[in-house]
Amino acid sequence: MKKFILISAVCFLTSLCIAQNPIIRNQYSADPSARVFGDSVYVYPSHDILATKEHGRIGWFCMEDYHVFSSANLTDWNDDGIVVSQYNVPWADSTAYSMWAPDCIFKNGKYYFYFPTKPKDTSNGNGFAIGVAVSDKPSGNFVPQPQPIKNVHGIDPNVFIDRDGQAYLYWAEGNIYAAKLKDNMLELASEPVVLKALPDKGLKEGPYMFERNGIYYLTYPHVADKTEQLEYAVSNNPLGPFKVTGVIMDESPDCWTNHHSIIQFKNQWYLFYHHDDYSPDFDKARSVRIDSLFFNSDGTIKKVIPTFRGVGLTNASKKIQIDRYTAKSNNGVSINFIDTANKFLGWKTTFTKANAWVQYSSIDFGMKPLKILAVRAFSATGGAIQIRADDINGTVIAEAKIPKGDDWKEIKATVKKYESGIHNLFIVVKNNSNVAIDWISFK
Ligand code: FUB
Repeated sequence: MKKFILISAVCFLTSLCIAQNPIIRNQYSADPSARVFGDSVYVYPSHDILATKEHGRIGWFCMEDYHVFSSANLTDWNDDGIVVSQYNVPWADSTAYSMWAPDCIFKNGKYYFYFPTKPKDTSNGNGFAIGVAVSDKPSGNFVPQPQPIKNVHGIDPNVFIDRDGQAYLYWAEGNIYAAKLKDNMLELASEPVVLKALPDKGLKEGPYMFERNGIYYLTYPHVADKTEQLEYAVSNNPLGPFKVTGVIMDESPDCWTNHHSIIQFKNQWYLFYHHDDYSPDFDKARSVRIDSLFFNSDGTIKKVIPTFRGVGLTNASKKIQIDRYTAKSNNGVSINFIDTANKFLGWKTTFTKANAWVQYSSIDFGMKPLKILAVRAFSATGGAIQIRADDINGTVIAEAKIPKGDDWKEIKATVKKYESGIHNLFIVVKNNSNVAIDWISFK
């Protein structure tokens, strides 16, 4: 219990979650379950940590607790701290480090947090059970139930509440299973059924159900080829029969798993998913991302192409991390970690050729003139950058000389032409030089 309190305090002190992908920047995070509660979005992800000889299994998933993150604008995220840990669940094996993909839902004035982990009692074999913790508020305190849900064995719980108020629990164990939940949200109200007509070859897991215009979308990661892609099947009933309909996101060669949730927030649909941004060499230390999702007029889902830029507006007076670019020139730009020994410090953009550029979209310059451009940069050769508005040949709004040096410097320059409102910026290097940029900002 001591350990639980200590971790919680440290995490409250380091709420470092900002815009762009990945959205969670103070820890590894995976399997995001996003929910709209009131005016904010809450994300309940898995929390990957690195196993050591003393805890977990080296080379495998290792998770001991869950944090919740919240945002009112999808740009500024707050780490609201730990909601449940393997040390405070009465029935859980507190040495298992197996707190895999969770979900959370609101019903009858309470928030219900569903999570899989290994139970102390192994009389049903060595598999996973699914438990529930209940809270009055979306960020806790969540109180775990004394026992896991009866008759449920598996991982990746997902809860869907239909328009008539009936709640359904979905989960995975080779197949995807579903059952009705009782009104208390803690017990099954029907026998589990296997959802049929889904692909029978290749692992399926991570079910996530939502409804739009009377269509029930059962979405799930599936290994159709080498790694998991996000697919969906549709029905006119939450329990099927389903018709396999399409792919939401293609597989990635770098990260074997993907796991997602889909929400509508302020009239836009979003896909929350994960990748291995902070750990490109070990894909069990993952990071949560968001991209916008769109439907065709017949209700089918348009494929989502993963981006670094993510969603939401970036305030011009904040640090604009141009390495999370929207687009870039084919030559003369590369993105690398600032410090490979501490990847959570993020990335830098290195320009090596005259006229190489990156584009960064949706920056909000507001209505009050901004006069100074600040750039954190490092150049062994010395160089110069231009910031152009809305087009690669657009208005030059600022220009900065980057002095030759052997360390990072914060450079200031005068804004030549302030443009109010929302703009896409092009950051262009002027000469053949070597210029690394951490961020730019306007004051
Ligand atoms: O995070 C552990 C497991 O990896 C999840 O439960 C699966 O969905 C996969 O993302």
